[in-house]
Amino acid sequence: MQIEVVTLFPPMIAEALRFGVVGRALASGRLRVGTEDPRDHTCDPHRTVDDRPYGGGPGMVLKPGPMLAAIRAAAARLPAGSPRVCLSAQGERFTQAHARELAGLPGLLLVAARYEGMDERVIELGIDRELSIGDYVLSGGELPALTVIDAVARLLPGVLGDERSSAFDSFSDGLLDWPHYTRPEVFEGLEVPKVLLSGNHADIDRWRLAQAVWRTWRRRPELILGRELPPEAQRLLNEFLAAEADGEDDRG
Ligand code: 4GO
Repeated sequence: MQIEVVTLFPPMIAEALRFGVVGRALASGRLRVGTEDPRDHTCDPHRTVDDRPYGGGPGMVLKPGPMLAAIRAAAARLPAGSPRVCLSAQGERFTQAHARELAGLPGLLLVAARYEGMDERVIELGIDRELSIGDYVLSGGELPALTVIDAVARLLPGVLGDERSSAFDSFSDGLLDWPHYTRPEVFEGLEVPKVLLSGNHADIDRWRLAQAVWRTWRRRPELILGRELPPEAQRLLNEFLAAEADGEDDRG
């Protein structure tokens, strides 16, 4: 897959992608990431990319000319039809479903704005879709763009080894993750749950699913409400609800 990022700070993208799973995806060629700097599409000696907002008010707005030229230059390196996505707090909330959808594409263009944002006409002319990583305001779109790249890269074929298949991820089945433990067996007086030492893989799988269902119900009930759970997960949730009604309080 090829991803292009339009950014005033190309090193912020390149440096952040050098590490871990994404770094290896790049090294192996399964993912390619390029950048395009709008400043390279200016004509004045000061290489000006921002200007004062029409209507007044604080802050600066990205000038449309250099932004759109950068978007077009980056898009020209991608397969035709690659979506042009801008990261902004006004966008649709980015989810694992978006990550899966984008990971199925050969190309993706991400546009990271700065200052107060882009001239609205650039969004009209050069952006297909706006995504937001959450309800907070950041000083630039680079961290959201990196978030999207990370979430997408780890879903590309061959990027995670089979021993760490993304099929087992929290959210791949719409539930939160179960708790994880490694050695030692007792740490600062806290023991690893006995079932995980039992070697009984059916029991372990059942325990993990129960933990995932109970935690999700406790912490993020909206992930369960309004959807159908697989039968075994639903059975575990019913067990949890029955125990809760009995006043037990040792789950999730
Ligand atoms: C994206 C971009 C927040 C998000 C941003 C988000 N803030 N929640 N700020 O995904 C305009 C200039 C957008 C700075 C950028």
